[in-house]
Amino acid sequence: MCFFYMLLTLLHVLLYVLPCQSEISCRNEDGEPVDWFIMYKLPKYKIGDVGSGLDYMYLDSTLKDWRMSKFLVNTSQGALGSTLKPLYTGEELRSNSSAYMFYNDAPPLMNYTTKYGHTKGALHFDQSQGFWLVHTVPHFPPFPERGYSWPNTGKMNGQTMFCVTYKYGQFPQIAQQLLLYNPHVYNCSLPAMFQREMADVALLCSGSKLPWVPETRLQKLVSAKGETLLSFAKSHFYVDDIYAGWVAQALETTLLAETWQHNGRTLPSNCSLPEHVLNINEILLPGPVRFRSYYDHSKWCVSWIREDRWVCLGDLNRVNTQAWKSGGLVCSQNPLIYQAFRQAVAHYISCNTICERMI
Ligand SMILES: *[C@@H]1O[C@H](CO)[C@@H](O)[C@H](O)[C@H]1NC(C)=O
Ligand SMILES: *[C@@H]1O[C@H](CO)[C@@H](O)[C@H](O)[C@H]1NC(C)=O
Ligand SMILES: *[C@@H]1O[C@H](CO)[C@@H](O)[C@H](O)[C@H]1NC(C)=O
Ligand SMILES: *[C@@H]1O[C@H](CO)[C@@H](O)[C@H](O)[C@H]1NC(C)=O
Ligand SMILES: *[C@H]1O[C@@H](CO)[C@H](O)[C@@H](O)[C@@H]1NC(C)=O
Repeated sequence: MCFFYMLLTLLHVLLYVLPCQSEISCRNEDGEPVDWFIMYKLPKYKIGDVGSGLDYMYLDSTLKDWRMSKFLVNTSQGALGSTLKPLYTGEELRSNSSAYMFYNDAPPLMNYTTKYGHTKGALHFDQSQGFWLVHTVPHFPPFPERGYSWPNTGKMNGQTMFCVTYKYGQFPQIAQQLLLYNPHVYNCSLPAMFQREMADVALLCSGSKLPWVPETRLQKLVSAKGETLLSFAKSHFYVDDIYAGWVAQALETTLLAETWQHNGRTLPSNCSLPEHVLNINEILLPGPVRFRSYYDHSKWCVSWIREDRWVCLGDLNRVNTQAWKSGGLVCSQNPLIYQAFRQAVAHYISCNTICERMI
């Protein structure tokens, strides 16, 4: 009898406690599971201040606004490091019950190639749940064997990261979006048990030629805690600026866009179509921390009208060479995310460039 109860207790521990502790999820600054988080890695050159290039602002559903992190982004202690940590422990790597995929057009230890989509991110999931991290950092994350680190090239400019936790059932949808992205998958593990249900991930991991894909694909996703997201994916067959040509018109809202516009060939603010896209050129975060878009490699946009509440984060810049590039945006109407990004718009350029508008 006693043995029987011990066995039951043990089963209970194995079934409920262990999976919970090791659940695959986006993680907050304390390493605890969260439904989503957003990080804004600050550029080295701010207005009136030169920083380390490693400090960042953090946002999740438990906060009211951006919070300056007490960690630097190069340590594995912050939200990003905690989220990716299981991938840097040998144990998880040898596990055959979870799958992961790293993709980046500028992978670590390799040169940038133009063959693939202009897209960067990571997936990690088991048959219960996992996360999709979308980010803008070249040469990140490192190969699992090499441990967590931050690339030197990722210090100078601002960068954004958007992590969302999803139930297993959402990953086939995410993978379909990624087929349009045509990502450069540089490291991947898809154990046998996933091969059938995650056939598109298998295809992406194999590096073989991808099937025919449409120009664009819009997919509703639902986070593990029920947050609705819209995923916009464009393949290289869709030759246009994703922001003005598609997303603003699809969301039926004028967008303020913050993208890397460092060198020539940048697209100006655009008021040709029913919904406009206006370029942001200065960012203001709590602190206050101010910086110019010139030093910001982030890619995000926010609806101009406050009632519409759209925020999208993703892969593509408003430069004419990226009309031919595949990639996408993940959009949310969460009021907290909207508030955080809308307030961050310090200055944008209206279509009549003679009068730049202050907000
Ligand atoms: C992170 O960067 C800071 C500043 O350059 C450095 O002092 C620290 O040792 C780095 N930490 C890690 C874990 O690399
Ligand atoms: C997973 O690994 C365990 C132990 O390493 C092994 O017994 C099991 O057969 C493996 N399962 C699959 C589906 O490969
Ligand atoms: C990357 O490109 C540089 C310059 O073209 C070249 O010297 C280097 O060997 C390349 N590295 C790799 C890993 O291919
Ligand atoms: C505005 O954007 C649309 C869609 O990308 C494009 O067709 C149009 O030429 C742009 N207008 C100007 C003035 O650049
Ligand atoms: C990353 O993926 C794992 C699992 O597929 C391989 O075992 C590693 O060899 C691979 N690492 C590199 C550097 O390619």
